Amino acid sequence: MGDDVETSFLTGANAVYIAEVYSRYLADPSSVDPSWVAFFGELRDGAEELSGDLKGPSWTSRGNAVIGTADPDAAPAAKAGKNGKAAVAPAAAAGLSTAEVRAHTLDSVRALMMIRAYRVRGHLVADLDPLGLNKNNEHPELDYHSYGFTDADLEREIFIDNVLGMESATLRKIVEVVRETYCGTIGVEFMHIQDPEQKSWIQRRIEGERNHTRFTPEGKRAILERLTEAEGFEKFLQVKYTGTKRFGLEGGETVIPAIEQILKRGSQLGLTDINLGMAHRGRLNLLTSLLHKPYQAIFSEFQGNSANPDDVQGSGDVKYHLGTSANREFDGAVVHLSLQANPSHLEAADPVVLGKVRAKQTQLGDTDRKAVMALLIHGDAAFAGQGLVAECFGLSQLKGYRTGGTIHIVINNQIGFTTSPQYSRSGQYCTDIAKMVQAPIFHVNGDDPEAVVHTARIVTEFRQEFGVDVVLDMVCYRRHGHNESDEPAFTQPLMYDSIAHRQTTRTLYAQKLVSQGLISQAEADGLADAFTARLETEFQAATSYKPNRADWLAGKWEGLEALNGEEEFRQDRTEVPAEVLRRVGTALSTPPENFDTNRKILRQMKAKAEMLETGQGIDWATAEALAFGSLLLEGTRVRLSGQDSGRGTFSHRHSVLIDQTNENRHIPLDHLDPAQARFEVIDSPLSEFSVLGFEYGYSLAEPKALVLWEAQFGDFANGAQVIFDQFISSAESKWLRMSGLVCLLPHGYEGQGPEHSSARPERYLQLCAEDNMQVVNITSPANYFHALRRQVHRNFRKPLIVMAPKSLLRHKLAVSPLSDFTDHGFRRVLPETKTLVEDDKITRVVLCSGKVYYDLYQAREDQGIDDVAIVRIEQLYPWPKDTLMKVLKRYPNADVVWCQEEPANMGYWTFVDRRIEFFLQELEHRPGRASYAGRPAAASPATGSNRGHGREQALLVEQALTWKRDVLPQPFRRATKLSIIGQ
Ligand SMILES: Cc1ncc(C[n+]2csc(CCOP(=O)(O)OP(=O)(O)O)c2C)c(N)n1
Repeated sequence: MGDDVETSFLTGANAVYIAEVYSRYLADPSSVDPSWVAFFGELRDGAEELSGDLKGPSWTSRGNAVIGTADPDAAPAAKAGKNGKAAVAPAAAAGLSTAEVRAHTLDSVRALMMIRAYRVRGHLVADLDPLGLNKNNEHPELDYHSYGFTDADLEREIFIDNVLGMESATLRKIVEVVRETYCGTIGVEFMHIQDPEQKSWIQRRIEGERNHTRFTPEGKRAILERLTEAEGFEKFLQVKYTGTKRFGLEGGETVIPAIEQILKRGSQLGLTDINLGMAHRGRLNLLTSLLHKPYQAIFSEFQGNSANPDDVQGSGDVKYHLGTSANREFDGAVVHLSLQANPSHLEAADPVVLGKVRAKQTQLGDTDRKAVMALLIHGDAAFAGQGLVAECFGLSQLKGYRTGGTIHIVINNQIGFTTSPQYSRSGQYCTDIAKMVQAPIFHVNGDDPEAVVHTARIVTEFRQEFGVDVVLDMVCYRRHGHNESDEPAFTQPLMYDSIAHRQTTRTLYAQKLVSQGLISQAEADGLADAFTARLETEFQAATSYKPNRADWLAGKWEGLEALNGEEEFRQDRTEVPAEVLRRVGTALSTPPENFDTNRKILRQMKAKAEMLETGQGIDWATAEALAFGSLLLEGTRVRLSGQDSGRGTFSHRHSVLIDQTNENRHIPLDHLDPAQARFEVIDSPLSEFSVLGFEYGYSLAEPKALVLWEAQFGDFANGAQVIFDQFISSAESKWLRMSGLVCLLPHGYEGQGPEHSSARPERYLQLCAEDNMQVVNITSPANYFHALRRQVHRNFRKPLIVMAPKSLLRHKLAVSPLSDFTDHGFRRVLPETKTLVEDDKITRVVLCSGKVYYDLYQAREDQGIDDVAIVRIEQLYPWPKDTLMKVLKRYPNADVVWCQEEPANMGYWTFVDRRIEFFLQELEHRPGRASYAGRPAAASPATGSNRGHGREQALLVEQALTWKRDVLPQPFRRATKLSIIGQ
């Protein structure tokens, strides 16, 4: 229904009649014609709320028509019926005619509609932009004329029944109050919230004090001090290191007193641990002013020194990416702050911080999630542009990932690098994405520090009250270019002209306090001078500054160590006594009592019982469950999250049983022993980036747990590539942060087409260096068991990338005897298992990794070949060079072939080729280099034709086992489809 229609209805001759019908509608919607119900429903989407406003004890009791019985002017106490049922009819007593009461009613309806319009749209005309470049046009719904009022009505007293805290007021007053509350320097978007309690909480909180805090003189002074430090620090750096990149905060300094307020108010409301994530803008300022990183340390880094002591290895990182942690005290309450180190990739740190928060909440038993919180600070362009922000909102209320609400602050400087908002988002606000979870959004003018601090207080209270996400969008500007050597006038000349003429936030605020007589100009200047003098002293001291011991193995990491020596020479014993395994097996194979277990699953349970009983034929899923179960019994928490991980994409895991009658859930591994650690298995949302980031973050805060992320299919992990590149593979080197995260990437060449055949191992292998992580492609269930257990049994942590299998889950040969679980540990290389001809008669060694082993094995059996040995490389990285050399030494007369299923430009070939060459040369082995058997280089990982796949697969196996070395294909020869198949 358009505005015109509404207005004409309300101002036309129908007005009195409508008022009457509306009153009846409010009392009981079913008492009016359905067409009116639709009309009032559409009139404003909150007719119900309006009815809440109108329905005081003064106006009506349900079922009674109001008209003629209510007195708009009488005091509420006088109007409420004693039994709370029927209102008295003071209208008659007051001598008002029915027509007059109708007119009053109509006024009230119109006024309340207008008030509601301000709640919904007042933010559109709020004074949010310090530069005044984005003038908000008046909105017709905020104009009282639209509701049938004329200027002559301005002094008319209107009954509004305690809405806005006023029983009644003149129209002029009502307009003044709603404008002050909703259109000042704070614009609030909250009417999209469906939860009535949250909505009315915000309404009460902001209408109560017309959205202002009356700060004490001390409070104002504290704000000025924070602004002075924030501005002074950037200015000092600009003078000392002119033009050096630091991504200064200038123009957005108010964020510092705002966060200080969150910490302080948060500490009063029970927060003890706040985990921050932010990009580069203003990071140095935050590090020093809020996390108290010594100024000397920052200056020393500017002088080109490392942030870590000399004996610490690694690449390090630029200063505006580094994190730190600190304890702050507020009136005796200690709050631990931790700022996550950040790569350049905007927003990538968000899910990592969330995962850390979740882990800490679990550690602390913070079940209501009011002690540990995430505080994420964003840029406006990144918030709107990076889909990861939406993914994180998506996680915010999910059972397996929720963290009790995140406070988001957007440092909205109205530009992203050189791109203006009209090019960087489609929505009105950069924060529109937050509405997907109905988060309230507070937009506030960054040049009104009191308004920002006031809002910071409200968002903190809201988060602690409701445990949901909330957004503070601080609209400000960027005084310099994207970085300090950038010229912003190339692209935004008008904006930057305006900025050049604008005094700094601190200057403006100091002037305000001076004009209020709270401080003299000399005092304000003195604050700045004193701070500069302090920085000068720190600057002098920075030349001899030496970083303390690196903080990387503190807290929960105490007792763990950096990997010492080469990984390959470690023998980690991870075996488990048979009786423990049998105990786990019993839990896995015993259906719960009074539980209607699925019949097919019952069969699988029986099969598991048999595996454990006979000690033979233990399959992949059982091996995994035995690893989890044995760890749980040892007190190690296990957390597995991924898409459909509970059941398992391939119906193999069944770690959660569902009662077939009532859908109750039962998790066998959670019922091993009362003293066991918790097993958490979570079906994740359909997201890779945020969920992997989350689990990685969890592993950062909880090194004592086995944390796993599982891709639905391995190839989907490229949707989370940033987390692999920027965190998993490089964080230890850059930021001295270890992770023992396990990533399960199921894949297999099984004729299912280009997708899901390859988990793209080449991508992970390319990232491998300096023992940064482990990449495995395992063929035996027991070896998988040991690989998982090894993750938490070592005294260091390294990420583990598992090229997990599909068909091997059910392959009759891919099974292990119990004895392989009760002895030894993980085996990086699995040598030939069969007795063949004498070693020196072996003509060929086929090296391979993963599932193709079984194809090779079967073909060799079928063809009765006895002079070709097959050696499996179970761990690709760290590359088990010495172990392989030992194995290869046995076969002095064999040539060496590398066989893989992936095309030559994918898979392992480019990684292994030169490495094999190195050790063959070291062995002075005859062929000197491995030959290649496999698919030629290709654009697509696999053919879409099942038959084509079968032919290709048979061919590569044949090549590996029987083709003479000199006729084996050149891996990078340009091939036509025919030549692939027809060679
Ligand atoms: C994922 C990603 N893409 C591109 C960039 C390059 N980049 C760095 S800062 C920036 C602009 C960010 O704008 P905004 O989020 O508004 O923050 P501001 O720099 O204005 O504080 C861009 C495009 C990046 N760092 N990360």
